[in-house]
Amino acid sequence: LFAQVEMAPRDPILGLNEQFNADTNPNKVNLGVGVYTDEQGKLPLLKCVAAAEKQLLEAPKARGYLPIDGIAAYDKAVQSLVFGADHAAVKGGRIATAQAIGGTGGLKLGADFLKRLNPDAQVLISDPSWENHRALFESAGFTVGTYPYYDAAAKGINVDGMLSTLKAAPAGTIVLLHACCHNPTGYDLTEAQWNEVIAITKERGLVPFLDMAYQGFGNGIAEDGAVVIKFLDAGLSFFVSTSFSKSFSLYGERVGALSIVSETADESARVLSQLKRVIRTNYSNPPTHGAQVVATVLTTPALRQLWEEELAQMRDRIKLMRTALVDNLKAAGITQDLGFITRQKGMFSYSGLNAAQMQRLRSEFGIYGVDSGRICVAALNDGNIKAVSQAIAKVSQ
Ligand code: PLP
Ligand code: TYF
Repeated sequence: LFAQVEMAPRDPILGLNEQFNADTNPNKVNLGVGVYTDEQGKLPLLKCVAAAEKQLLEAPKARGYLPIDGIAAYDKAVQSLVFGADHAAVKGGRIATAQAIGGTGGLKLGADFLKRLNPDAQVLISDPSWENHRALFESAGFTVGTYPYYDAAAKGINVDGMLSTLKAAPAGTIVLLHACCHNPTGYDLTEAQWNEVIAITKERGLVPFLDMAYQGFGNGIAEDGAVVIKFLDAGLSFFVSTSFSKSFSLYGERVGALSIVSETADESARVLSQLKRVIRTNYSNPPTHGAQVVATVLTTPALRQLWEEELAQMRDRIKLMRTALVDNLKAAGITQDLGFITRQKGMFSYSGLNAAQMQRLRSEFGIYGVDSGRICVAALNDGNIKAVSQAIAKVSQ
């Protein structure tokens, strides 16, 4: 039966993790996978999460099947967080939100839903993008193309290239956009550039799909979420996938959501009914624990405040590491302009190093980053930043 099965290629990022774990170098540093570690190099268990779990344990409940679209209080809390509890679209019942299995699950639900709705549409993702974007939409049956994004020479975004590609896209094209903290480059559009994207989207009848995997890691919860409100205020119908993997440090609980914004409440009810069909035929209904934790934190004022503080601490530490990286690289002898490192947002920095240099970092220094030059700034700390900077300086010579 399986004689013809070929070995599938490893996921380039998760594959690096395996390689890292197998490395016996005592000084090894994992800057590959997008995971936040604290000053001690540990994956944090947020205090707000531990407190919510304690609260849930004190009143243990039997675990029946959840509704197909998940815990209602969770869906409502996510909707309030992402779109604002008082927005007319929320109050008017124009948004359908369903609990999903991580942000990846939200993307997959959206992709499957869109395939049923508009099977011949083309999908455009940024060049480059998170590796899984292409794979996800292709596995849902779409042809996936790209719009220009990274401009290596300018150490920024090729905005003209991006906008002209969007302008030329046929109506109905699904455009995957990173709402904040672009993975892998770290470069986000300015507010004025988002306005242009929105204007073209409207004019051309494109279908925006916002991937929000790092809300709160850029400039703040509201600041990072402002893009979503812009799309809402523009009166567009669109998709938002949400991930709490990073913002709650709940990677393994797979907590996410998909929200779909419609023109009317009636339309939204029909959309939700179809979305439930997609969920039912994939995994019937979602799991309980992670979403219950997130819902408890988001809806309990003291825990909510604690979460916002803990998220701000993660965000501020990343920013501190960006500045420290610039200082340490300079101290290690790098003379080129490093301003791009502090212009980038979120967990990642596109360092500009090439694949050969990234491979040297791994083999000679035990420093693991992605061959594209992406490094996870959120895994730097005072204990490893000097060695990392000196190694980067060495391979840059
Ligand atoms: N989208 C982007 C841009 C990501 O970087 C990630 C990271 O894992 C995801 C989606 C998926 O998030 P999750 O781990 O919640 O599935
Ligand atoms: O880009 C990253 O590192 C994270 C984690 O297939 C990740 O988004 C990477 C690859 C993958 C799933 C998650």
